[in-house]
Amino acid sequence: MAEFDLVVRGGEVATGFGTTRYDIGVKSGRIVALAETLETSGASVDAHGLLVLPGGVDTHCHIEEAQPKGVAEESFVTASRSAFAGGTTSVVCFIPQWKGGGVLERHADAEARARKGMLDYSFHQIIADPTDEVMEKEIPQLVAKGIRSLKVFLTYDAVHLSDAQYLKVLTTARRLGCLVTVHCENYDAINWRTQKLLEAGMTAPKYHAWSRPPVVEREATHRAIALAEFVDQPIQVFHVSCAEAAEEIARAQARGVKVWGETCPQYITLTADDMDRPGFEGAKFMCSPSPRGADEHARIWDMIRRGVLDVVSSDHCAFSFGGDKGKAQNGRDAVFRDIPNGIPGLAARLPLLFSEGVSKGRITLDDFVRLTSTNPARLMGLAPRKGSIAVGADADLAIWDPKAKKTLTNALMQHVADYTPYEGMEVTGWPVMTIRRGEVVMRDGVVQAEEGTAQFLPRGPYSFIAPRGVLANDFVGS
Ligand code: DUC
Ligand code: ZN
Ligand code: ZN
Repeated sequence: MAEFDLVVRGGEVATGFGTTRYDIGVKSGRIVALAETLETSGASVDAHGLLVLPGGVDTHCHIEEAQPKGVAEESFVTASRSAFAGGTTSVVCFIPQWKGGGVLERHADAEARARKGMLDYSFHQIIADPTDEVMEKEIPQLVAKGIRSLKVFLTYDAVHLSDAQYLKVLTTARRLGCLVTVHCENYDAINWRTQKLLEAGMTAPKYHAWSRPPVVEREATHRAIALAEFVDQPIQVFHVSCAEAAEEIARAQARGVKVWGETCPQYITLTADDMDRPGFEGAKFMCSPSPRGADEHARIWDMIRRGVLDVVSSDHCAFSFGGDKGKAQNGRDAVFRDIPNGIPGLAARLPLLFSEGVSKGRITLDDFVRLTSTNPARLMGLAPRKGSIAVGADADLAIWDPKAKKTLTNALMQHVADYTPYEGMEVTGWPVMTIRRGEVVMRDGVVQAEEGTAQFLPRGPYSFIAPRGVLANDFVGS
């Protein structure tokens, strides 16, 4: 019997802390040997002249998520294809809660859907109604199942929390050892401004950005951090779109507060002007927070280089553009308020960041690996199984041709949506092979993986997100 099931030979292996040429030996889905040369009588992959990176870990994806009516269009099967096409091998997605409902009731359905895919996964539990029953009885059961992150929204009618409700989530998370992730935008300010815009007849997609300018995000980011600091609970601020919100994170980090910032490729490639395309076309770029002015891109890069923003996720949330199920579910002349927010980006995330970041010299290859794989895995408690190339880790690898040039098209994305907001963008650097737990699941854009092979990634307690133990007084009040 061969000592290895697979050997990846001769690639430049990027670990996030340096790049060295060596072979990787895989057995039973895990990395079991790293050496200058490994002999095998079994299968091998020739990676000479290519980069070998840990598979991407995308900790912010909306996949087959239950909605008030039905589920999101992207299934775990189509999402798996898209992820593998773009070099990603693990995701953390969402289980929603609606006001008046519980959380456990949704778990079996979400789990059954995810298991049908090919992509390893975990979930964030969205909390929209933190009743005593949910927080004291149901969340401990989810934690026992290995779900250790709670997601809260400070905006959106259906899910937003008051400050008191947010504090209740924070203190529950502190008690149970969970991370809290936060969508930071001011609910009342957005609703108030939206009303005024609509009354003035300013209804086109571009006014989405006008309804939620950076100050609205900055205020909520400040508040989210201040309240988390108040009760000493670590948080991650999701999808930071602008420097003024990131500055709030930087100031808190400088005080020692455990707050992390995530950004997404849309905030370094798209702009609010994209939503000003003719007719309904602008809806293709509509997400929240909104893409900002082009000058914001350089500021986001600065925040990435400073380490203030240390995770780049996709916030993949795919709606079709044609037909009447996705962006046009309320009609092609819907006012901006009634067009669903979200853009597809699962496959585009790594190529865009590699090209705009590494190929253009804005970040190093080590930075890229940490931002897209190592850091998200560590923050979400998926490390050391995911996010690194090390003995004992799952053999999840993305093999890159750093010189390959591609023009992004929707066909390359392999997602369910009928468009990509990145259509026509030129990238340098492309994943030519994706390996998931030792199995080649994508080669030259062709995805071959058996449906139903996804694995749930249970997350046990981990010290990285432990509270600091810094409170204004001895009263925790949970
Ligand atoms: N914003 C979100 O908060 N969630 C999904 C998509 C989006 O644009
Ligand atoms: Zn969000
Ligand atoms: Zn999201």
